[in-house]
Amino acid sequence: MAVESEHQYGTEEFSQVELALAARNHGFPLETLRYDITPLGLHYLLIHFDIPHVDVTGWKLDIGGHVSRPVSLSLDEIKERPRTSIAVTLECAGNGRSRYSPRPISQPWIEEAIGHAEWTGTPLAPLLEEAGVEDGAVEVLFTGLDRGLQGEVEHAYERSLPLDEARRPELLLAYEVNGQTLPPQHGFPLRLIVPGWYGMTHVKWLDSISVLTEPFEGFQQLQQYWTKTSDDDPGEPVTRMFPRSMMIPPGIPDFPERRRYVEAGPCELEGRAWSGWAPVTRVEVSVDGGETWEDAALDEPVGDYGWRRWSHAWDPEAGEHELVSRATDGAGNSQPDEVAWNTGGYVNNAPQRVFVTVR
Ligand SMILES: Nc1nc2c(c(=O)[nH]1)N[C@H]1C(S)=C(S)[C@@H](COP(=O)(O)O)O[C@H]1N2
Ligand SMILES: [Mo]
Repeated sequence: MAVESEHQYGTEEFSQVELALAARNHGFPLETLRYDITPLGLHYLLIHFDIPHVDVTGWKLDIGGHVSRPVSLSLDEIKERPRTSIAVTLECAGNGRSRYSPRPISQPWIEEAIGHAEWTGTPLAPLLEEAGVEDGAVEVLFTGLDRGLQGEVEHAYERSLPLDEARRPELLLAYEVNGQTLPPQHGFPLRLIVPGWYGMTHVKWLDSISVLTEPFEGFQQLQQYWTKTSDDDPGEPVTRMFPRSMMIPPGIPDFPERRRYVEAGPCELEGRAWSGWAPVTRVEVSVDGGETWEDAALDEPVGDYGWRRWSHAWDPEAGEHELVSRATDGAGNSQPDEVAWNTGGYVNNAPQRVFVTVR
């Protein structure tokens, strides 16, 4: 495909730039799908600029803009507020990017930009209420402490949410993950958690929150995270996670190709599935590369925003097999065989394929 674009595209070979990004921002080893809660360190990471070094003694969160009572809170003051925890599946909007052709030059995820952690913090909605959002407010902007250049524009990492989304009761200002203080890479001392939305919304290293009377037009809001088919296409903003099912690759891998080897005889296939639009209601499994499908058994979901475990009995004979799974959610979204290409390489939820040699 010939593309005229402000974006850069890779062809067959991966570049030094992509290698450097992949080495900084690691994915989730797929065998980690076995844990209900992703152990810290195995959760994926995506950091655009540098991890800010925050001295918490001087740190405060400012909530201002179009409000009647601006507030400024220390971490201790935030921790004295009501405390809740929620298990959330997080996925980068660029998950699957390197499977597009041509491939936009950015973090070259294959399909491993996922994690499922338990985040603890204080709900955002009551804080907005206390600050007194004034009439005429339309969005809430979340600004991080990290700065850099992207598209030759210097900016702090910041993104906004429509006011009604920002007021949803499940949004959290999180200061702990999996029962521990937020580590630097996940946003110490405070990050936003927006259950159901793709990763870019969950602003880390929060510095300020500002209520706006006009839609935010910053770089990470307008120049990134739209599914455009060309630079002239306005496209759609990337918001909630589309359904995805991931399988724990069965058997043992070879190194370095990671092809799978399984012994003939009964084996259980298992994985996890999620969607940000509505809970997952169905997972189907194919053991013949997508020719025929069977329903997997579903465990109870982990809350409204966690993932759902599935399992499926398989009794393979010796030979070559291609395993596929796909999820459908309660809003009727399911995983298409192929996802429409877009300039930023977003939302590629085409099904994972696992190639297995049964011996
Ligand atoms: N301040 C800030 N917040 C950020 C980012 C960033 O670069 N800076 N990256 C975003 C993106 S694109 C993703 S996918 C998630 C990743 O969160 P994690 O590293 O905790 O998994 O953080 C989001 N929040
Ligand atoms: Mo991301």
